[in-house]
Amino acid sequence: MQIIEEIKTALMAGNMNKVKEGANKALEEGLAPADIINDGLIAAMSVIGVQFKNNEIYMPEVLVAARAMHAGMDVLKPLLAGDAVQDRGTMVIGTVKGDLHDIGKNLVVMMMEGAGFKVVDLGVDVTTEKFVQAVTGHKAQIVGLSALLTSTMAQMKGTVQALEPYRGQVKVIVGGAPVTRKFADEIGADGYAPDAASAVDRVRELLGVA
Ligand code: B12
Repeated sequence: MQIIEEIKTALMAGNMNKVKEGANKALEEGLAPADIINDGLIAAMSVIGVQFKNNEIYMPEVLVAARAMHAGMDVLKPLLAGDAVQDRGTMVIGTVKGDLHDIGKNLVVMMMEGAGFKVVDLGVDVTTEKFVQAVTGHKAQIVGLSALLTSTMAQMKGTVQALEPYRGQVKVIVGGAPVTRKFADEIGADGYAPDAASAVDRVRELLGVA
């Protein structure tokens, strides 16, 4: 479909207006909003994820692409009937208590949304209690903890422990510059990813979704 290709090209170029125009044009041509999201927006965002992981593009390009994706979603989301977009699962994410860094976490949010996950973003300085409440309240399948300070990494351990009773229902993934796979293993997290694109891959693996 020509219009889907146009939307993908515009999204990857970070052109918000062209993505919006493309979404409206696709609707005029009779395409279903869910198909435009899945085949256009999410497909293009997946390419961005791969390019980012391969160091072919950098953070600014990912951010403008994600912004363009949101512009398209603004047009299409209100028109969705029910849950027609492939629902790959719900993620709760936040930066742990005491930590105000959110640039990396926001990138993870954008990539996860771009990959078709519903994301509940709790923001920064999130207490363990708030994570637990959100996981149970939203029936999340995955929870993401972000920390950028060595001092706040310790918070992650407590949050993972507090989530213990729900571990049958929810997987925990951790990340942030000082976090390592070894640390993730030590605190009993299910997964770790060094960047936003790998986070999507790791979550897919953990949840067993495509
Ligand atoms: C920007 C920044 C700030 C900004 C934050 C703005 C914001 N809205 O986020 C401001 C100025 C507020 C700030 C404040 C402070 N900062 Co600061 N900050 C940084 C800086 C320069 C960049 C961080 C960043 O955004 N990187 C870019 C993003 C894209 O990378 P990222 O966060 O690593 O995220 C990627 C991955 O880690 C991963 N990821 C991230 N989260 C998650 C979550 C999951 C689940 C997964 C799977 C993956 C994942 O994916 C992301 C995308 O690829 C770093 C230095 C550095 N090079 O890291 C210092 C740094 C983190 N800050 C530092 C410090 C000390 C502070 C302050 C204490 C300074 C002070 N004395 O006031 C305060 C602390 C405030 C607080 N309580 O949090 C130190 C931490 C040292 C340490 N080892 O603990 C650093 C390393 C600087 C340094 N070299 O000293 N900071």
